[in-house]
Amino acid sequence: MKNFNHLCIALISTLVLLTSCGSNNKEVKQSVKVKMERVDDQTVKATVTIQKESRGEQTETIEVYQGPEAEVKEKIAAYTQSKDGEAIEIEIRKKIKVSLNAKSGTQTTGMVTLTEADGMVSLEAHINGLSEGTHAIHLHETADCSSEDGTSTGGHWNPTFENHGFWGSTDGFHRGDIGNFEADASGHGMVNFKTDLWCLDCDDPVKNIVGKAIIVHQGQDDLVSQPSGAAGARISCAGIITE
Ligand SMILES: [Cu+2]
Ligand SMILES: [Zn+2]
Repeated sequence: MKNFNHLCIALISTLVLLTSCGSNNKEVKQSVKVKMERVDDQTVKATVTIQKESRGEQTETIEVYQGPEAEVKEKIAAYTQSKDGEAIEIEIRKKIKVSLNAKSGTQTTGMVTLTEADGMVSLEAHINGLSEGTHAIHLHETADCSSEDGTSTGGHWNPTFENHGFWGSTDGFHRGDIGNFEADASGHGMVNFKTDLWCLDCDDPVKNIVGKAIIVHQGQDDLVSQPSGAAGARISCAGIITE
């Protein structure tokens, strides 16, 4: 088995040599895919997947680099430059996890995971301690959950200065108008939401949701009342911060 591994390594080295010196070599096809994920504020993890096809045989090599962002990016850059002329796909993936804390005298808590990949941000929330029925969830202006009633987060996040409404409405909607979700008899509710109108930590103030707050309401958003859908008390709050 050990000998076999050695053989494999020798074979892969040969293939690399073939691709890097023979640009006209049609017998070896290679694709390099880089996935970058944020571990914390300073650290990123890059997974490099190299797929090679040679005479109908496929091999896949996976390399993982983890460390300071600049260092990892440098390694990836050096790597990708050494393989010029090949299709290289780089995907930057960002993830932020935040806790929802109970407000307004309730026991409503939860976890929210925000992930950015392929130009889309997805929000997945698991919320407990709710009354059964429909509840509103929004992004509010400021990641400040310090007040007991959640009002320290300000109004709905509305970077495009539109009216409150249902997500995607042609009459306008706030970029924080996620909408409503249902809680079951045990007080548990889930939200799965995905959009290309948000980003995590990018330079566009109309898209960047870092620095905003997630608010869960006692009541239902009627999707028409201005400026916030008459959704009642703010019962749970999370600031979207990268640490
Ligand atoms: Cu709200
Ligand atoms: Zn709104």
